[in-house]
Amino acid sequence: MEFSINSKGNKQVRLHDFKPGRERFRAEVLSGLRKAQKELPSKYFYDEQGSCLFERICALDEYYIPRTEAAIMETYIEEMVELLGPRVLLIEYGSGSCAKVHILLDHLCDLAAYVPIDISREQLLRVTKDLTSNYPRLEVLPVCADYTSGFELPVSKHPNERSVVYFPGSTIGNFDAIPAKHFLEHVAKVCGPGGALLIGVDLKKDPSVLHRAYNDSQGVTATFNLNLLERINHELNGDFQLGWFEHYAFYNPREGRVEMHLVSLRDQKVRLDNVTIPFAKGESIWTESSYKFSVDEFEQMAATAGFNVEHVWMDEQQWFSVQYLVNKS
Ligand code: AVJ
Repeated sequence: MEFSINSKGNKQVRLHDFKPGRERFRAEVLSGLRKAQKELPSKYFYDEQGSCLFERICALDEYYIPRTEAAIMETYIEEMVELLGPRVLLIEYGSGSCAKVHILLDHLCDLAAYVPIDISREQLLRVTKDLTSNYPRLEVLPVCADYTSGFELPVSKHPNERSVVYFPGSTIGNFDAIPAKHFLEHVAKVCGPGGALLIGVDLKKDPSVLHRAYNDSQGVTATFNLNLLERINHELNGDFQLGWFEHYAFYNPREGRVEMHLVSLRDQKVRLDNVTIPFAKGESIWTESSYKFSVDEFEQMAATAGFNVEHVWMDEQQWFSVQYLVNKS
């Protein structure tokens, strides 16, 4: 699917659209809520409201990831540009507000094209308009998709030396081990032999730091988590009472991940159209995992997908890493 939207100033934004529809959303929600441990896919956090709440999380002091990652990028950008080389086709997975990619767009001056991929169509259109006016010579090819399932890469006008997938923010942490491996294999295929992955990977650290990051004092993360129920109410005709669920996030050291849940505060029944889902008091919906890695753990996982870790940049506290991986095949 492909369509054009006329924005102010007459510039056409051509969007390659593979966004999962309502039926897919409904099927995934129902199958998740029918499991013994109820769960919902974290990718559905990011509707208009959810993307907005996530931007607010990123501005919190307690949520150390964005500022730590940005500092690493700023400190080592010259080295990164050197490794990426000339005429890169830059593909960003989960581009969101595109806040993170600016430093790359500013320093990779001869980019073949930039392909932002995101599940939030509205945000994608907005940022594409901004990018085309801020970088008039840059070819921007937006793709609206759930990158965990299929989409086709648009074809750029300019030849490129190599494809580089940019995947910042440690979103890789949202995948369990096997899906993470499959995802990396998919990325290896997209960027091709000799292609590369520049990825933000959150590292294992003092659990109290993690606890604060996912239980912020202003309750923005709690609102972000609960917004998923709000979205289901709106889009799938649900009747979740948001006040009857509570945000619960903790670090699970054995699994090396932060888990976010929504805990039912009472026995209750929730309806989605004609389907009834019972909840016992204290039962939870597992809404997100955020895995934290050691450098070695990540290197091993990358290797199973055919990637060689060529460089790891870290902050002084070693809280976060940006890693450059090359497809060996
Ligand atoms: C965008 C997936 C990296 O897991 O830290 C922020 C999302 N969840 N606070 C993360 C999130 C709760 C975030 N990622």
